[in-house]
Amino acid sequence: MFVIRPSSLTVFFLLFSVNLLDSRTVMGDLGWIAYPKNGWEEIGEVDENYAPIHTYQVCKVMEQNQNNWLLTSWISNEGASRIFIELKFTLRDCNSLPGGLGTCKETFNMYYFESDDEDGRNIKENQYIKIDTIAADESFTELDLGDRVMKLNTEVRDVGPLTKKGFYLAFQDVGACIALVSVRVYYKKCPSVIRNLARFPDTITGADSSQLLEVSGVCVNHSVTDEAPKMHCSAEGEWLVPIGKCLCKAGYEEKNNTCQVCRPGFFKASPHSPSCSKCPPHSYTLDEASTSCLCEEHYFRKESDPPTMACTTPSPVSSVKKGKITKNSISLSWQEPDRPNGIILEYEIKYFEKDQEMSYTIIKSKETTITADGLKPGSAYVFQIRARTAAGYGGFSRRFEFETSPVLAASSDQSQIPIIVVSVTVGVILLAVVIGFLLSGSCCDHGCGWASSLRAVAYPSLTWRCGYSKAKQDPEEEKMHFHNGHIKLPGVRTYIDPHTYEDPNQAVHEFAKEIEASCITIERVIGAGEFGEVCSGRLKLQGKRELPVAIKTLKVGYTEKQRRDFLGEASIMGQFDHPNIIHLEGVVTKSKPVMIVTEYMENGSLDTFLKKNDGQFTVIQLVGMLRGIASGMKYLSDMGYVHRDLAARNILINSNLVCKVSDFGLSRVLEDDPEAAYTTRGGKIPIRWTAPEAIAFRKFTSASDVWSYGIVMWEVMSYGERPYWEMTNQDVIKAVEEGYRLPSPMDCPAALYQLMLDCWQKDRNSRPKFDEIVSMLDKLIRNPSSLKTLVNASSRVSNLLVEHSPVGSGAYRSVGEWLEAIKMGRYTEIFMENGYSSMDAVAQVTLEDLRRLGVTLVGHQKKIMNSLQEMKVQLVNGMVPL
Ligand code: ACK
Repeated sequence: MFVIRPSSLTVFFLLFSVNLLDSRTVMGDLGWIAYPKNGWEEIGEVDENYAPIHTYQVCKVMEQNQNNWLLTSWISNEGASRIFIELKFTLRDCNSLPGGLGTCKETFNMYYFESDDEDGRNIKENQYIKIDTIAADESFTELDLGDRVMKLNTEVRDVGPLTKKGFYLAFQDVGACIALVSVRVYYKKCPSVIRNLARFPDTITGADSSQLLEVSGVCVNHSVTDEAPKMHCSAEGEWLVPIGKCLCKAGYEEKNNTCQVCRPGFFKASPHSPSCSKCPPHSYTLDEASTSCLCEEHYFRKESDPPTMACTTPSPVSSVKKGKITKNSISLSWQEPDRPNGIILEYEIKYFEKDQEMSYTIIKSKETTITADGLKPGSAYVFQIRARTAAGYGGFSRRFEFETSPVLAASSDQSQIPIIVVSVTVGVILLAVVIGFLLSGSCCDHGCGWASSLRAVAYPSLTWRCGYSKAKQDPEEEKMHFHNGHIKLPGVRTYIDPHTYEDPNQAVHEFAKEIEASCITIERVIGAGEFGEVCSGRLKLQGKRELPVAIKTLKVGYTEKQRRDFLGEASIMGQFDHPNIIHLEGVVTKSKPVMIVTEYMENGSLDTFLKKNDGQFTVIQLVGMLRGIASGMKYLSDMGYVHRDLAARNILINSNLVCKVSDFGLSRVLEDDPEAAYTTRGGKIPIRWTAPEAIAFRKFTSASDVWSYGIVMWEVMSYGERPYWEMTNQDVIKAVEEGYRLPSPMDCPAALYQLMLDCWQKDRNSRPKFDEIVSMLDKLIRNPSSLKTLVNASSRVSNLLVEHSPVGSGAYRSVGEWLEAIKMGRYTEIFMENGYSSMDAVAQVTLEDLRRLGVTLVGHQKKIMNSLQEMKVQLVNGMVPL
């Protein structure tokens, strides 16, 4: 057996070549044809693995005129236009043959014939095209044979360009001693490769052996073209001369010829950045494939800064100098920060009176100087300045403290001295009140957030009344007052709608103290609220004396919304601190039942109390109650809170007859008020107490609360009478719209009734404000004789009849007069004869009666009945027109 040493070159070529035929790997018959039959013959060799070795041999060296052909089967070129043929063979040295015959050859010939299919098999030898004469590099001798080692020759030839789909090969022997051990036919290709992040496909080499094929590459996933990627495929199947490249797009980096995503915390801003980088200082990203990192809170980066820049805070303003100081103003100047992190767009100057940080003012200025005015004389103020650039605000500077000149300091503005003295005095008194309040609040053993929020509430109206109001201002400056983090322009709301809190629990705990249930003793149930029972009981907080309290409970099985609405009332109530507003002691939310604990009001609701004590109080006592309610309402309107459901049933009265406004809520107030009715617009409104503009288009304002206050006045002065008695809500709306108003209660001082009528002005701007109402009542209380003039009851009734006659004919002293007025005088006699001789009797007439009386004309019946109907409304309800 032959032992074959494979050429090491084979391995190399395999990398770049694709076999079309390899005789060594064909397990069965090769299908080759030898011609003549006694020429080439296949010898059945097997290799060491017993696989067949298709070896063809011929050795007719002793015979003349040899022409032995061996034809392969049809070989597809698979699209290659240049193919390679590798022959492995042994060839005997003619000299080694005995006798050295002249016919012995040491070469053989190789041919090919192109054909699109296998039909070309039978063509003649002379139609084949010669590829080459193959000679052995090494022929073997007998000596070699004796060693049993054959020298294997390898010869490679190429053919091209091929134009058909396949071809045949033919080996012609003309008298040599040959063993054709293997025939391998292949073409070369440049194998698929990724170079410079571009993928180049398998590429069959060109037909010409010196040709370079230009091939375009395709950028790999997550990469982009930088410059069109190209390479050149050589005839040998090598990629040469790469041009252009792809780059991993932003958010991806190159790894092992692929683009890998940047992990969270890393970013790559552009395709040209080499790799993902860690987020710069004070920035972060939580996402994969980030192209930039976000600045941490309070850190900024200019838009023009590259994303590789760290986020920074603008450098704070450091040197602040005081300028001119007067008793009411302090001028300041400062230097632009050294490294402002961009162009400074403006400065924000925050200042507040020392130790009163909760109420501060902010001025914005484009200059490096400001004057804070409207300050209190002889008071220390703390200033902090920060700069804003395109990158945002920098940190505030350190605190700079300056003091206004004392009030008696030399001043050119002598005229202001009395005002200053008054305001300083008021300020000191109020400060004392506040401190006193804080001291009492400090007894709270359950959370100073609550105490501070009450403090916060106590402050705002003080601050600007005591001289913080807006003063002379640079047009470049913008000045705002803040309270407890909320903007507070003078006179503008300081009540904070709990709805503005994302988490309602936060609002409750900001404004209401959490009480431990163990501090509460429930004694008895005193009523029922929408959310659960209302109880009376006692509250004993550590270090405080025991208090009687009212406890509103939230019934079990409540929904989250019910809990929110229930505690919403506490969030509102907790913001108020006024002797005429029901005082919140705290809430129980950490255990069940959830409770709202308020001060106890011994006499309960005002409406019930008055009904129970009809006629029992002096006018001064009643006016005192009204004054308290007005004062509480003034406080609420100053706070920017609109009650929407002011009514005697929502006023509580204690044993000292002090009235306090209660029942705070948002939409809930109206939901759980039995008096509230649904309007055509869908809302629920207590019609009898509500101003027409609030009914008509839900314009609820302090002015609409004033209207309701007028109704409460009427309720109080009539000892809990129901406004508009039993009129339907629809009739009330209609009557009020037409200008009718409630008549004066019995024995009502004219001044009070006039005040009620003022509250019921159709034009809400014409209604008095609560502070005016308080002043007016104070005046009446100080001067009780002014309450002596009562509204005359009889004039009230006759006025009604006169003013409200729909035919406008004046007072009807008789049935005849009435019928004349409506041009129905012809029926006077019949009315009188049938017992209808008074207006009271006439009021009972029905349509049936009219027919019986002989009023048969339908037009006359309508005229009389309509007039009676109009009069009935006025008579029964006692309305007055304005
Ligand atoms: O008219 P009243 O006795 O007074 O019945 C109602 C009942 O609870 C349901 O609201 C009474 N009430 C509510 N809050 C208090 C309070 N703070 N002090 C005394 N009674 C109260 C109210």
